[in-house]
Amino acid sequence: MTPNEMFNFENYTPRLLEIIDTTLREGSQTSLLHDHYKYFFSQEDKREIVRALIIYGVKFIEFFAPIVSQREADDFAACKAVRDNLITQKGYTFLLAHVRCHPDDVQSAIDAGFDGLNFYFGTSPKSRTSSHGKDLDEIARRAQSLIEQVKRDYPHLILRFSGEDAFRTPFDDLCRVYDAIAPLVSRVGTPDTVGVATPSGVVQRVENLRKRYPNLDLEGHFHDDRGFALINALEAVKHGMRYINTTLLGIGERSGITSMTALLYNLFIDHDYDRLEGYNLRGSYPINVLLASKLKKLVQSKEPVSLTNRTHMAGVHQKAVLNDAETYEPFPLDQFGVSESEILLGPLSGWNVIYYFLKEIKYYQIDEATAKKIAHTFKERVYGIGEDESPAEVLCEIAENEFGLERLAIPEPYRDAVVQRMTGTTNSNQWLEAEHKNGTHVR
Ligand code: HCA
Ligand code: CU
Repeated sequence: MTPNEMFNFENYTPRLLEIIDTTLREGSQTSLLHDHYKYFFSQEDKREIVRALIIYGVKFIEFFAPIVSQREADDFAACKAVRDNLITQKGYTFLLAHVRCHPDDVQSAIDAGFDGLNFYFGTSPKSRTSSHGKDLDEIARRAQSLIEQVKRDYPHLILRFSGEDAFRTPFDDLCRVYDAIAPLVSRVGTPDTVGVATPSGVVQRVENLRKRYPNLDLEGHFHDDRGFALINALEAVKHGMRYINTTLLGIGERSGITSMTALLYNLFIDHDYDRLEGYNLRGSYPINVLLASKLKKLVQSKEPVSLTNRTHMAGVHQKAVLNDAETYEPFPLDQFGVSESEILLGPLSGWNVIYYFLKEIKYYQIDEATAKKIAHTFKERVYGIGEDESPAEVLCEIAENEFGLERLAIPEPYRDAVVQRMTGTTNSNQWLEAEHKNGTHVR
């Protein structure tokens, strides 16, 4: 028996909220990969991302159909091996292929050993006229006959159908297609492909779909063209959508989709704890940093689970925060891993983590270029680390003795306070000036 047959989806009880991570499919379509001439995730990147997602508690991960390229096929096999190795320790994670309603896509996914197929077919007037030229009846007929056949021949597969550009597809049109498919699938998606949906429109859509397909689970996929990807996903979840597509840092086509940690963080803030079952929330910031280092970027300032939200510029804010963090930090970001103890330094640490650690936690005055050089030295040095040393000590030693970095001194009353709130060069100077004015001695 193959692992796929042993871990039949029938035996899995879905949680109230199931994240379907699509960092390696939708996320690979981000233009951010071009910014640093990276263009695609390497196989090693993908393996690390899959491993991190599984450890985080994600049970569904979406990939391109292997037909896309030999490279995708090989990378999927490597990712599947990562998943297989983690089954005993972490339980089963379902690997889903994003497929067109085309027999070749389907066959490539079946041959590769996927657990499920995410079918899609453009249903909006735009997709019908400019993309594939088929009318609604033809779409319904083709999708239905292919899915029927797959269901008959491969009953263990988890099947989903999405009408691409669903939010520009009139509800009745969507239903013409979904009515034909509903008896065959376990979920239907309603992707907001071009980010036109509003929160109230999402609520209405979810309610209408629930009424019409009470036995099906719903899946959402919200693009961020209007900046609504997060609020739309939150509204959908709160109105009974169980499956949400997210990516790490919300990367994806154009401005991307909902960020996984942003969604979970907001549910936490709203005390929606039942929906957070099984997610390792403390791993949120580390997993964001992991992806950011793959993109050769920092965790962006608009990501809610970021160190930026614990970094204070104005002298007045800094002072207040040192007295009582809640003055300017309303939410428990430390529970989402934005704290020193969650930043584990080791040979795999990217320059990004090292930059954060030295700048925000150890308050060295450092720029990104220097962080990259230090990361290089650290990587070589850390393998020879002695028992009585810690990676953090080694790193600080390199920063100070080999790179001559200066530290911002903390005045006595605040010395033991949480230090990651210290800021970079410009604001450190502001902070120093403010302290000077107040007559506090600093180095
Ligand atoms: C795409 C489109 C898609 C598909 C989403 C889905 C979208 O990039 O192929 O299948 O649910 O936004 O519609 O990402
Ligand atoms: Cu998309």
